[in-house]
Amino acid sequence: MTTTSAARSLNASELERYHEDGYLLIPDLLPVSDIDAFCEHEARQQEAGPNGLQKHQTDAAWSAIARHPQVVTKVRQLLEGVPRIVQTMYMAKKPGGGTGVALHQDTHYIRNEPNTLMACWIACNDTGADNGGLCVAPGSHRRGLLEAGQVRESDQHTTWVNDYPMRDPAGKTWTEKMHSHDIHAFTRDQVDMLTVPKGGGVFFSSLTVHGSYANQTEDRPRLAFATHYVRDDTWVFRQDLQGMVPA
Ligand SMILES: O=C(O)CCC(=O)C(=O)O
Repeated sequence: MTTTSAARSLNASELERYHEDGYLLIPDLLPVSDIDAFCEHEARQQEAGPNGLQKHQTDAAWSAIARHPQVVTKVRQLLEGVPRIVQTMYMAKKPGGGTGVALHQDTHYIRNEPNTLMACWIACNDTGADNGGLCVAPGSHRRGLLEAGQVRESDQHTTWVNDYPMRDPAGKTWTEKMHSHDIHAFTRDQVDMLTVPKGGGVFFSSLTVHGSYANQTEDRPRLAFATHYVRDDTWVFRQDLQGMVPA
């Protein structure tokens, strides 16, 4: 990995934009050579089976992206504290209709207190509206946790239901059924379809409404790597995510 150049901090206007819009796009976040190294590694892993959410704990290539100085320096600024890694995901959306994640706020899926959860989403190839790139609703983070309904367009969005074991700080445990949802307060024409080049990254807060639509291209996958972080004084309720590690 090419991590030799000094990590750049966000400047005042970038910080202001993040707080105003609930997200910040940095088109040249990571060197393309680092992304290529990750994708080549990932291509060799294809036969190893599905990826979990904790692969940064066992796979050096995943850890290198989640802990990349160009990312962590900025996450530290945005969290105003020490970040911990909650989960990592590599999302390879197939051409010819591969579905996306309906509009959501991450706090719904990953309850945490205080709510410091945020994400860094990195494009591993050129992404945009045509191949199912990331979309965000600017300013939506200022509206608090919004009501979520059923997924509206099943040809565009994946649907699922899952039971999650939970534990609170006092040790009480229970199981919560969660399902894919959709935030009906926003429609497709109210969100920004982001164009993020390979190596570009988007930082967004867990209250920022975001998601993605189906990949309409015939021949271009949509490849993205996302890491979710919390500040180190945060409790995460989902037991499968409680093995948080320093970034
Ligand atoms: O890229 C996508 O399809 C959705 C990503 C997402 O929801 C996330 O990173 O939290």
